[in-house]
Amino acid sequence: MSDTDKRDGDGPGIGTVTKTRPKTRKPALYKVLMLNDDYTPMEFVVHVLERFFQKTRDEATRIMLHVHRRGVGVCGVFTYEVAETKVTQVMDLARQNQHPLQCTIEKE
Ligand code: TYC
Repeated sequence: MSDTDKRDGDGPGIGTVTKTRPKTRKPALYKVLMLNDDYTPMEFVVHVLERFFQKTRDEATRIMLHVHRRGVGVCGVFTYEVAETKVTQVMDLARQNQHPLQCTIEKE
C-alpha cells in the first residue's frame, strides 16, 4: 500500500482502503470549437478570434480558413467557466450582427 492509502479504524485485518487525492487537482479543460457556415463573413470570424481569443490577425486568419475548409476548428482551450463565457460572447455578437456563426464546447 502506498503512503497515500489509508485504512479505517476497524482493527487489524479489516478495513476499507481509500485513496487520498493529492491536494490540488488540475481543472478539466474544454476546447471552444468554431463551426463553418455559408453566410458569416470571413472578416467577422477573424474579428471574433482577435477580440475574444487574443489571436493575432495572422493566427485568426489561419484558424478561420481552417474552419472554412474543414468545417470545424479550435479557437482555444479553457476551464469550463471561461469556455462557456467565450461561447456566449461569440454567439451574442454573431446574433447582434445577424450572422449564423456557431460555437460549441468539447471536453479535451
Ligand atoms: N464559410 C464562410 C464564408 O465563406 C466563412 C466562415 C468561416 C464562416 C469560418 C464561419 O466559422 C466560420 N463566408
